[in-house]
Amino acid sequence: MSAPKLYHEPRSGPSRGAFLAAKAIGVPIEIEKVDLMKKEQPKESFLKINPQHCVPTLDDDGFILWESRAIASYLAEKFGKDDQWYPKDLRRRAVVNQRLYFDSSNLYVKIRAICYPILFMGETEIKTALKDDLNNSLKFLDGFLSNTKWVAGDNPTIADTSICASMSSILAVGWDLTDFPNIQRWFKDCASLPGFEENLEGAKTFGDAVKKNLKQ
Ligand SMILES: N[C@@H](CCC(=O)N[C@@H](CS)C(=O)NCC(=O)O)C(=O)O
Repeated sequence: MSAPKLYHEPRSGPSRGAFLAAKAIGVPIEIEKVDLMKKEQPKESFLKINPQHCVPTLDDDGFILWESRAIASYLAEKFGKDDQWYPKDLRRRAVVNQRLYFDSSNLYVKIRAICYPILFMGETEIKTALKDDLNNSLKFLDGFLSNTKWVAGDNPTIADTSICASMSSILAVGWDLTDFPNIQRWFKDCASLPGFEENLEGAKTFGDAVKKNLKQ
């Protein structure tokens, strides 16, 4: 059986989330880069695999899956040596899921709302309402981290790999975390996650592209 293949764009937060999860779980993955800036995703060969043409996309021996957090939980279930990254205990898993959904439906959405118009729609400033909106989400994240070392408990899980990827993107844009000391402490701890440096490299390329379009 061949290693699962991850269609990956290092600039994309969701893609880096799946990448970090694979690294943490210890799955040997084959990476196939999809360059979104070169608009490689609408290519027919990729559309055949994922008609929604988004990264990350996983191909595990012909089983195709997209949505970064679904990929992370699939990899953890199938390849995890133990249940550290995605606990089997009902309530611990429920908290991990809650944090994953928080990232997917709240934190990441707000980061995207800020960055997308600057990258692709000619915006040159971050609107105050969007800034406040993201800081409001960061207040919640800081609150989660006031009780525990990691976002869903005392051990790192796939909620950390997912949120770490989202946070890396906005930190690369230069976001101010002065009001969020728990996030600062947690993000330093994230340096111990396997693949963290590669994640930072991709985030930096993303952040530089956003900053280039921002009015100085
Ligand atoms: N909720 C999805 C978001 C995926 C997503 O929006 N990917 C973007 C890059 S950040 C993408 O592939 N965009 C290109 C396209 O949709 O054609 C996930 O977590 O995987």
